[in-house]
Amino acid sequence: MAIRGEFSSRIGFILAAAGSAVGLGNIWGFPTQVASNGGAAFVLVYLLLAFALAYPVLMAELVIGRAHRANMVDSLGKITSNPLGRLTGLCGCVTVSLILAFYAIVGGWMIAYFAESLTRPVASAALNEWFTSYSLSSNLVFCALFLSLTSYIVLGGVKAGIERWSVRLMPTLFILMLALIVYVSFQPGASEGWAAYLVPDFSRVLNPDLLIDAMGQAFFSMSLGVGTMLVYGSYMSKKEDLPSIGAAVALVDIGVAIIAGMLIIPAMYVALNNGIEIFAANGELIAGDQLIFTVLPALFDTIGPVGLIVSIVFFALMVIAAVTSSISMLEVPVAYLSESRNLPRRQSVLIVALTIFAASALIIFNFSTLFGLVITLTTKYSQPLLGFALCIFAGWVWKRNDILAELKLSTPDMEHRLFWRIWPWYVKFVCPLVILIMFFRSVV
Ligand code: LEU
Repeated sequence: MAIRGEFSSRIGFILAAAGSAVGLGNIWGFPTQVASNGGAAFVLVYLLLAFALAYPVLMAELVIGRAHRANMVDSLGKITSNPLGRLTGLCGCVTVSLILAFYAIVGGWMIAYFAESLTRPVASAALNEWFTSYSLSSNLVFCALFLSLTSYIVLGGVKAGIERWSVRLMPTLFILMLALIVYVSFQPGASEGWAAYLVPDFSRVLNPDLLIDAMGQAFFSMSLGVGTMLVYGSYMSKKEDLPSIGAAVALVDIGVAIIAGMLIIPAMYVALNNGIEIFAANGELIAGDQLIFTVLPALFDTIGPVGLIVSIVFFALMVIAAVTSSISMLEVPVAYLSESRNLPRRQSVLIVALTIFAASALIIFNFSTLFGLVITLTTKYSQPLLGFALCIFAGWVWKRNDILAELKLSTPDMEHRLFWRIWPWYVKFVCPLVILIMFFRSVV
């Protein structure tokens, strides 16, 4: 059996796991949700769910991974001899591969927009127009480029690939984002954006749809249910204090989402100030792909030569955010394949990346039917159900004493910590119940 990799430092682990968490979900998804869900009301609910629901599930994944030092399938297989354990792991591998299949298409668009901004202002075009102006083959090429970049990093292994690149890319991401925020904040119109972002519409706080959107967003954003955190946890040193490292990862993820809102919403109001339409027909702020591909490029276009630089920086930010997440997704099936078949990493990366590219190509050729369907199946159904299953394994199936023994390796006084007094009950009763209620509410 090949020797398993391990992160070499605490900061390396935190940046890699935060890199997985911080992705298009934070910079694109979160501001979009805020825009269409009553501003700060959504932010408040999101904060509550991220801390009270997503963080405990994140901890379950990290502990399961670190205790078993194995990929998702084998780790769950070690918790229970019931075939459901391994089956859940396999579902996780399939789900994450499908997420990567659509994520790589979007990552390809980001590379395309980045490359285009290097030479001229990017066209403000609705996504379907983009699809016709950039031919199918461009979609395939940019998607392949994104997957190649991801594969190149994962090929390097845990320390020399994932950790090394996360340590370089994450600080770059923070710097680019701060530079953009400073720029946008000084533009006319930004202050109205701040007000729209920070003043909550409390009448919407208890709206069930808002709660469901916030839960989905928190799960996607913290990369839960699909094994990325479990596999990264399996490469973490036994010396590290898990609850505080998990808290650091959650905080970075939540922090970046909130900061992204401070960038995107004010940028929309700067666009409004420049005569660009930012409201949809229903009076809500324009959200989703239209925001990224229509409103923002139009804004970059109206701010003259500086717009070119802003556009380059913005799309570079998107590419970096997407790549640090995609490497964590690719690692899940790659770890499973290399460990279960004893294959060299190079071979596993090649097989998995080609399979995922085939799935992406299938989506590209049937874009109007498959793109939305795959997103819904994976993020609305699979992710919450897998999150639920992981809570059941951590809370009901795995022996409490074994979990405690694992946590005590780094923190001998764990029994007396507040975390241990709350978390086991939380992951046993509260999380599964809340996830189930919200899941059924969202599908019926
Ligand atoms: N957390 C990532 C994001 O926000 C996605 C995850 C499935 C890796 O984009």
